[in-house]
Amino acid sequence: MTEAATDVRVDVHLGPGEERRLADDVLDGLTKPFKEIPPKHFYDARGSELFDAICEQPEYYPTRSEMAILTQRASQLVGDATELVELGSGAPTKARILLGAMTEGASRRYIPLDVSESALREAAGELIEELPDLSVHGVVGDFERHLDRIPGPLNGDPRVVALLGGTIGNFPPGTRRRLLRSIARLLRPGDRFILGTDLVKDPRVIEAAYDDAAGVTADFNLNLLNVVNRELEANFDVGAFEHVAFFDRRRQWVEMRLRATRASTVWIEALDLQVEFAPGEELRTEISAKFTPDRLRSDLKAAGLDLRQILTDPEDRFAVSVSGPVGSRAG
Ligand code: AVJ
Repeated sequence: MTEAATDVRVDVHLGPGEERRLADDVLDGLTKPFKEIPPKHFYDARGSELFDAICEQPEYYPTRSEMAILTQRASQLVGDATELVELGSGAPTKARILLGAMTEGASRRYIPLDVSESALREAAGELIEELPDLSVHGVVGDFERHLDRIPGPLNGDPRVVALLGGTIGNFPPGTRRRLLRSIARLLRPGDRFILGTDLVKDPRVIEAAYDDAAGVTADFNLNLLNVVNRELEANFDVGAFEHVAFFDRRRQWVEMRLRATRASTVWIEALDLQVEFAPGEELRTEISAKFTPDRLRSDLKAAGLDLRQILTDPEDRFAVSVSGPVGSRAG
């Protein structure tokens, strides 16, 4: 489905309700010996609100650290590109900074890809008001499935493809490699990929960021059970689970889990499925990988990407890296 307007075009590749494949993931994840539900299902309206609130917590540094890098180094990050492809775009905060650093009058173009059509249209509307030369070609889709739907460049100018916020850390290593490889295939010589990654640091700093004192992250984690209750007609007793977050030093990722505080039986009507939780049993809801510069370089290299710069915030907590297709040093 395609729709043309003056400066905004949006292609929709997700049907209503099939936005996220919750039913499949819950059936898969809750019938395994070690239960898990992938983190993409956190983000219903309430979950998105809670995530925004997490970003305001004093312990949750990644958003602030990344924003510091983007604001201070925007022109270095965009180089001479005139188009920005943003994967998992959400709110236009970061796009505004990056597009704003591109040369004015160069007919800038923004190509956001997001699962939420409403968020995408809202972002597009705000940005074309602010940047009169901007055109937007949005893609409503899932970047694990719809990268091939991203429109090609309009002219020979270089493009920036961005995956920010540390989102890459949510994917387990195999999926992460596949995703980076398909991103690499989007790049032509002269294009660049900018990737936001949280860095390995004192585990206490990381664990505090995922277990803030105000309990916002705990609410965000527990809200996943409300999502399953509502969408799949399940009867999780949210009060029978508690939030757990810990840094796995060997695998260099933080894990969030929901721990059953007592035995419970959950009925999931939409799946015709009964699930038992033993007291103390844990359900994994998120991994969020933290990187060292070496790890970053080798992960990118394995995907056919050549790391060119690592920009960090003054406290070295977060990195925004610039890489390009192997064998092309242009841009
Ligand atoms: C949006 C995926 C980058 O992993 O830090 C925040 C999500 N989870 N607090 C992250 C999250 C718990 C966040 N990402």
